[in-house]
Amino acid sequence: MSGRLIVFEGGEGAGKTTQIERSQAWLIQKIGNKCAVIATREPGGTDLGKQLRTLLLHGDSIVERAELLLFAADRAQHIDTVIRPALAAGSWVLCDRFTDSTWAYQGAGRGLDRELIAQLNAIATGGLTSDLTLWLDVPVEVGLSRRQGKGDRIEAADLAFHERVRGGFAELAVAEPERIVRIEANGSLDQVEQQIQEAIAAKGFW
Ligand code: Z5A
Repeated sequence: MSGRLIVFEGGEGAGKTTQIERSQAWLIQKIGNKCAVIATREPGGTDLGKQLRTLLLHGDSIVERAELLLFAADRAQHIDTVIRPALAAGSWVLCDRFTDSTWAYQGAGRGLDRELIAQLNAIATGGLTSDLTLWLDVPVEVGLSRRQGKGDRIEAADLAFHERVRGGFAELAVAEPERIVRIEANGSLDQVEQQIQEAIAAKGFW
């Protein structure tokens, strides 16, 4: 069986982390006798990435282009040392956020130049794209209300920023319907899980 990259995207509190755990358990049951199913995330999927994550989420006075470059650095390290080796070994990789987050947060949210973002994503990934991206979509207020605690530097942005981010994901889902599937994430955990399983099964990967 070939390796697959399945990405979970969405705004704040969409339920990605929770659903990745559930999908990993489901996939291990389904295909675990044929290949490994690993879960990872951006930022923070490597040792370097963990340090970058701390800077990105809790650093002071990071200008927008520096933020963009730090996410790209995290991704380059993650791809070369975790994702590509896992795919080459035939593993399935479930990744919490990937290039579409850069498009949505730094592009739609911050308003950085889309051409620049496309170039940086291409440099960071070396051309690797997801086999399937599940966009867990919840209204911004619902996602933010699920947050526990004070929130990090990016979460703390205003409501309008988070609305633009959601709009960015929506644009991508329209532009790339083969790769990106919208999941109605404003439902129960079981309802969301069911849609995700259906979307993965529908790709005919096995
Ligand atoms: N970022 C960026 O700007 N550019 C980039 O290129 C990349 C990232 C890669 C990463 O932080 C930040 O970096 C993120 C985007 C930015 N900033 N923001 N905002 P992160 O990945 O740690 O942040 P997050 O993805 O927003 O984490 P999160 O808030 O934990 O969201 P989540 O993983 O989607 O949700 P969860 O942890 O599974 O669930 C959150 C809570 O909701 C939890 O208590 C659950 O039990 C509950 N939950 C989940 N699903 C449900 C349902 N269906 N009903 C009720 N309650 C639920």
